[in-house]
Amino acid sequence: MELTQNRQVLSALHKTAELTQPDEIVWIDGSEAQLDALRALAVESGDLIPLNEEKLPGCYLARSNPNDVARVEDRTFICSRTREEAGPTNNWMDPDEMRGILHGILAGSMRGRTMYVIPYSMGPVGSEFAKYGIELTDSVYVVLNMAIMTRVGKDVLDAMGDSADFIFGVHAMCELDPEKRYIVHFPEENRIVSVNSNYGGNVLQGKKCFSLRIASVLGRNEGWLAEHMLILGIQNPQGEIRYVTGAFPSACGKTNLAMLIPPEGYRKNGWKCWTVGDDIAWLRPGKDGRLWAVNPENGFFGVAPGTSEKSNPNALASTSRDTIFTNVVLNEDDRTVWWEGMTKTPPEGRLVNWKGEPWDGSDGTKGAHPNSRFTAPARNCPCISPEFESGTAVPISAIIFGGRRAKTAPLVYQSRDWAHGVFVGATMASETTAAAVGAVGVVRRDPMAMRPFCGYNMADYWQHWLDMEQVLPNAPKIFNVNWFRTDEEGHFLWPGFGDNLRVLEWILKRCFDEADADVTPIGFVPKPEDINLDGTDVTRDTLREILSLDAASWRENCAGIREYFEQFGERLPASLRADLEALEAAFAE
Ligand code: GTP
Ligand code: SPV
Ligand code: MN
Repeated sequence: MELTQNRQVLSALHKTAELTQPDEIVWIDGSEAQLDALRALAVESGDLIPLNEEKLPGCYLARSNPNDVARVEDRTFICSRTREEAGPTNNWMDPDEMRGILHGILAGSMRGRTMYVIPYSMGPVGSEFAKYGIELTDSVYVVLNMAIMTRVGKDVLDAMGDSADFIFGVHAMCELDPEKRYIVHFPEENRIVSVNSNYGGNVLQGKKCFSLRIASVLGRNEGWLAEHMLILGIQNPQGEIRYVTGAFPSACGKTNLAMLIPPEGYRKNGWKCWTVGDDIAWLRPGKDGRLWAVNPENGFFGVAPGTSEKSNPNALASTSRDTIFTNVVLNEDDRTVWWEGMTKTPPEGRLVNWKGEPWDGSDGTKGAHPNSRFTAPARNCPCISPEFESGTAVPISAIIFGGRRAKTAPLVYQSRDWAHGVFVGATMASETTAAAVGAVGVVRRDPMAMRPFCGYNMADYWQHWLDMEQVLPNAPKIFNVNWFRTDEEGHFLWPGFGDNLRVLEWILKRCFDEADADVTPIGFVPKPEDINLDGTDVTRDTLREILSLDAASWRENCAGIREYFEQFGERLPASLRADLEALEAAFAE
């Protein structure tokens, strides 16, 4: 039975059904009973493996096709009307040409299968900032993951009513053929199509496809920002909660910072952190001229490897029930899961690696895929912020950009002002990770951590950021951090994780005029005595080293930025060009 009378929804649905020819159409109503039945179906088909009901209640393991383990950036397209609109950092194809290709792939693709209709909401249903989507999919795995990551069900359709204001998406698994894999966005039509994949950000369309690529275009048109950012509330001993957002590229520490546990000394003094979001922030100017943030998601699609009781106990607690694990190690003896970095060595027992093969770690291979993930409900997180569930926006004091840089970027610095902060974000670079298919550890430019997620011309996106200053008389201060500076042997010089609060403390002090700084060509750098090192084994000399600027590597950085900026031609905002020239002059030999 159709769960809505919305004519746009029904017509899009019927057209897709005619093309893909599913045997059956099932509407996702959001009830536990229906989700339970789908879990049982997935267990029966072997798509999900039920885990230990006592140790991991409601949890399942999924294994993806080994050719389908991460986002595929080279097969992700922004099909705006013109190539210029998509810009030089996006793949583009003429929308009609792409429609033709997809039509061919989708035709008959759901024969013998069921098409699920997922009505979903980004943000609490009916809340001020919520936006709605429909994803049609032939994957039960996608339904069950979307039911964790977003709010799904009939109440979304009720809230939509007759409105045509929704994002429409189609996902078909097809043969999981990597040659025919396409993740396509039609920003002018609010439409998404994913084919031949069944993995993460490729197919859970509420996440990167809608909430970043499409929403970034909506944000430009409507005067707000859709960003690849965590949102964190930091409560000081006086009981005040100040909020920051952080944009780090994929697998560079957002989830970890979002769930930060203060170091012991801080905890004793009454510091506490609250998670509002770990991956996506929608940012809007408020009447008070401040920037306000909401997290449109409802769960965490987090990187498993490296998550441990020591590094991120809140993430681990979030996965203690009602979680889907993808591509991790299964312990067949007690039906629990494991991944590299959970404990020093794999557990005892009959272990099976992410490909489903017997594994004991002795051959040097990894048991879990480096981009293995958990899909966990946000409500499980012990430090979830009350503002998360209410969907109330939180006011942002600081925006923090950051990346993985073995050298060059110091532990932390502050931009001179908003426009210079946009330059700092626009010139971010980071070593690539396993979150996307391709080489790992190569330094690439990743502006605002949005290189794979900006749905329009990156130069116009920077201009939009610059324009936001006009409506933000009380704009957040903008910072850059780098937790990943290494010594000659490649060891991290900064302990990271909970100890990052020491840096956040300085950042917040700067926002409230409570700390001094050194003026440098790249911006304001902390005086080494102003970062609290009590309770760490970091020496003042090490800190001095990771705050230092090496002129030669900054000259090299400037050359890289200049080359990167070239591709935007006349569209590059003048202030970014001027900031680059000033930086070059400051480091000139
Ligand atoms: P996406 O979900 O892909 O967007 O990733 P993310 O930005 O949320 O990254 P996440 O927090 O999952 O961290 C990815 C990896 O970075 C993990 O292996 C962490 O252990 C590691 N990491 C996170 N924070 C730190 C830190 O402060 N220092 C160091 N050295 N490693 C860190
Ligand atoms: C990322 O790659 O930034 C992720 C994982 O958060 S995915 O959902 O696959 O995009
Ligand atoms: Mn991400």
